[in-house]
Amino acid sequence: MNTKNKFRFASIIIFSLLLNITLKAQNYDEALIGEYTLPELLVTQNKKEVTTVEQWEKVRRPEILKLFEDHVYGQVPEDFDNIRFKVTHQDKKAMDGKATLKQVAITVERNRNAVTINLVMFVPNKVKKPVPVFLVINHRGMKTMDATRQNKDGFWPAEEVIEAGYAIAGFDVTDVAPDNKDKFAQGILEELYPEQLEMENGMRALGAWGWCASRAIDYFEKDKLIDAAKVISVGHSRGGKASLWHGAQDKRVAIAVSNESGNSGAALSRRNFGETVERITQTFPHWFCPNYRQYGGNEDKLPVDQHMLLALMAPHAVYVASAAGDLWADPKGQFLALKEALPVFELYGIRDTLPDEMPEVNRQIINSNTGFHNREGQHNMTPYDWQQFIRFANAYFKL
Ligand code: GTR
Repeated sequence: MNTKNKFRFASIIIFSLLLNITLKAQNYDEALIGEYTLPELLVTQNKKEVTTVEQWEKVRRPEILKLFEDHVYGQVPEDFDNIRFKVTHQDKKAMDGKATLKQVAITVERNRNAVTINLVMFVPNKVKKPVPVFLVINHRGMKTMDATRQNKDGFWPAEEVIEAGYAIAGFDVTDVAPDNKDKFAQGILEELYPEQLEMENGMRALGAWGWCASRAIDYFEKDKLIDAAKVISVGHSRGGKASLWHGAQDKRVAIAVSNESGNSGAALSRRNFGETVERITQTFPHWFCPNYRQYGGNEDKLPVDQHMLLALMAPHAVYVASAAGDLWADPKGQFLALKEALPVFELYGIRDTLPDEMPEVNRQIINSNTGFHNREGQHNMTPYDWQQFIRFANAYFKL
């Protein structure tokens, strides 16, 4: 080994050791979680109990939304001067005639600056229109959503979704906020909403990705092939955090699907299992508003926990998917958050129930407005997960 290689070898060893030490610092032991008290879902900041849909919608829901804005994800500005949709490519005989492919450039302008989002979409040909659509907030790049279908990827299994009678769409998050702590602003933040960058509760990457999904829905509302009242916002992991926040913000989302969104997604932060607020805000500071950092190692002070985010989907639907090998995302913490969210669905007369213990691996739970599964295997979004999403959507839309 020459000196250069020796140095490289030594650096790899030191790096792995350090990584190991840091990872060990995360807790994976149920016995070490300790006691925690979740913030009250149905008690207002004025200590009034919420017992009706009206109190929830007028007081508590806006309060919770604002708390998530101010302390976790930042605001989501909605104003812009202009939005334009241009179908840049269309093929009515895609997938051997089974689907229509549309590629749409969505251009949004504000204060004379513009950003363009590139939406890819397949719509099934044989089904009565308009159709429901799975919209993926995709952080894995366009290669996973190949319009030519030469490259097929289980992360975005378009053929299977078309076969099931749904449209599938997606965009690359890079179009609006690159997933990089030094470059995330090179999209809508610098171009359209620079003032957000100055604010402690300003929009950051996750909020920008959800904002982008809302612009896709703006397009669906204009496309006769799509049923814009049946949009399913899907994201995996960091994308899942964004899809939950998107669904909470945008009432046009019928179902929010969180696939292994974990910490700051579907998992309860106070459980201190797997990834923590401290760790996530250090590694991915660009995902959240700066205010969130103060809660690292200080979760008890957070005025929210993630069950409240899931509850914001009521009376629409939320689906939480986990993987048994993905302890980093805390499957049990995700399950418990969903269970803790149920009282808000109940306010609407939706009597969904969940068992006290997490269901066994690979057993799906389909309630009327909530669903869950914990599949075997590792961190990923797979065709198996998609089959469960489709079953849940079929039940929810009564298809
Ligand atoms: C991890 C991160 C998780 C999750 C994941 C992903 O490194 O700690 O919160 O978002 O990346 O997006 O795959």
